[in-house]
Amino acid sequence: MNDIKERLQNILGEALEQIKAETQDLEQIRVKYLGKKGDLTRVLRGMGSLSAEERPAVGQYANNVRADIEAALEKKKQQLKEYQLQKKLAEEKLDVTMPGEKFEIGHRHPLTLVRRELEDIFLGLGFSIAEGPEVEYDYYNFQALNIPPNHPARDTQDTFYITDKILLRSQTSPVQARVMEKQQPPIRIISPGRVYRSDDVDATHSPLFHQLEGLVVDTGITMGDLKGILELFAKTTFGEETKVRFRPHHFPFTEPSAEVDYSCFACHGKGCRLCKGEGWIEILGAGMVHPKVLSGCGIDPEVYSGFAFGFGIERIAMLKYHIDDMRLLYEDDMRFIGQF
Ligand code: 2NM
Repeated sequence: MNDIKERLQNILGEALEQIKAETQDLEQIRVKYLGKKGDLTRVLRGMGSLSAEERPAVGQYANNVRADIEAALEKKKQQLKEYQLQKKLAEEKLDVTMPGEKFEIGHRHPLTLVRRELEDIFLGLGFSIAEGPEVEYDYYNFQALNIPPNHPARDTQDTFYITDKILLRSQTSPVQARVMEKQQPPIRIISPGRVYRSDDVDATHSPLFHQLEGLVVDTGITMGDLKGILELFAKTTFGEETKVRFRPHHFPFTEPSAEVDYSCFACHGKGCRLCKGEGWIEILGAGMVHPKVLSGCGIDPEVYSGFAFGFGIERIAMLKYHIDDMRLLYEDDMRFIGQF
């Protein structure tokens, strides 16, 4: 009997020590001592050798050992739980005196700034904004605009074709052809947007760039109206003292056509680095809408006339902000974008 008691005592001592030392897995200790194949059970099986008088006392003793181990396990379990909680609370402690995390706020892209400024000018003159697909039919991009089949712009060297009949628009004029087809005059629209040309990238070229074109069609529209609008546009964009010069040119969709220069806003015509000594800067193409374009779109050229103009938004942005390389506009470097 004393032998069994001693073994039980040893089990208790050993178990309590292990429980004290354990920091993670109490279950394996429970199984080791109290489980079906555990140490305590094994000792209790040996009770058969005891006499009937001895058995209750040893049984009682064994139950106390079990209860002590269980109590120790439960106590330790609570301690570990509390410890984990305190540890978590300490780790997650919020220091309200810490400086806040800086996050970068975006900035409007210079092209967006310029486009909106240009749009505002024309909206103020009574124009509305028209939009159309960037993936366009060759009909609207070329045919409707009186661009002949052999015209160089139609070459695959210059235009991105999707199929024979579908391409990436090389100008925003197809938007205007679509509007004329749908709507009788008076028409007064601008069409800002992306255009695509098969150009190699350099400081002044990109296969994707932005244009803004304007179109006015009504009764009695003349070249004088065109000059008036472009002069007003010049003064609002580049300054009150800006002068406008028309040079004869050719576009298939306008007749007569002109290239339009503005006096250099940097040197006021004296000649400088910006205007390459010319005193003038080429800004736009413009002209009176060709009668064939009007009639092709369902507008009677005997009744109505119109003017149209177009320019590159990148070019205006580069002039305005003294940007000498177009590629900067497409790199999305915040150190660049943030400057405007
Ligand atoms: C330009 C220059 C001259 C133009 C013509 C038309 C339309 F649809 F009315 F025929 N839209 N845009 C035009 C005229 C565009 O860009 C340099």
